Amino acid sequence: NRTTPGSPEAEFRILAIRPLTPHIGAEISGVDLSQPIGEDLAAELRQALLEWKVIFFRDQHRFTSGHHLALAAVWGEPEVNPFFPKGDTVGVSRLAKDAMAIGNENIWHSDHSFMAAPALGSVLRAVEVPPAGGDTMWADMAVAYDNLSEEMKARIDGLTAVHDWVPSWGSLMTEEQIARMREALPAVEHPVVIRHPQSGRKVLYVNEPFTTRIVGLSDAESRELLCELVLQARIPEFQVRFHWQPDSVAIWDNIAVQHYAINDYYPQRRVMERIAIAGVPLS
Ligand code: AKG
Repeated sequence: NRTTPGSPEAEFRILAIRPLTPHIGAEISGVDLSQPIGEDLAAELRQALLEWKVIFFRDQHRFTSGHHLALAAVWGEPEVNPFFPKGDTVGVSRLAKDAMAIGNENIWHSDHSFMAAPALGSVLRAVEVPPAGGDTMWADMAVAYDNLSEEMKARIDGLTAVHDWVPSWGSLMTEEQIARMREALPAVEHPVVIRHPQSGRKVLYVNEPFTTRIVGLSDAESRELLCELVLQARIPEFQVRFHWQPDSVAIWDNIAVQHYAINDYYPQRRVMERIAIAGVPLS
């Protein structure tokens, strides 16, 4: 009973769009992201991201951290991930595989769901890529929701879940460090099914590293339900996979998708730079 509803076709005058699957992911050409982004281009970029949920650009050879910040500003303010290594520019995190502290890169997740206002999106640039491998995958969590059984939809309707960074990021920290971070980042609750603020679609909003418990259920029931729900992101029909080249750029709608960085290239090196875009509370 899997359905993959198509996206509404918008008119694009500047961007050339090549869908990579029927519902998630499009490669975009016709734009040099090192040039100033005017309002017409910004509007098309926002529309493309809304329709395709993750959009890709290749060969952005002149793209600097300044352009990275300007591109993220099309959607909002940069938000620093408190657990990521800092880059040379404020707001830009540098993710080098040998410096990456935790394995959340190879767990399906949405960025910063442990915050009261999770990131709206992220902009990721490939700086150094391995000779083979190192792809990233994204899963469309609205399609993942649509394809739940009617019984499951009824069961999760109105439920909320706790999201917490401690079981994942905290596993590498001392008790004292955790206690200090805890004040700024308490555990938060979000609905299990959210409404995407722009598309209005229902989105399944639980993820493996950060969603720790479903409110109001016993521990065993909560664990069993979460185990089942997080599997939705792993279904290939809901996904797109992107092979990076140096100076490829991806932007994703972090409310609509989860992502997974494939960890298959050891001992080669892979360096990425990421800006997360600050979000608003979910409903
Ligand atoms: C993240 O930015 O949250 C990641 O998981 C990294 C994605 C990637 O390096 O492909």
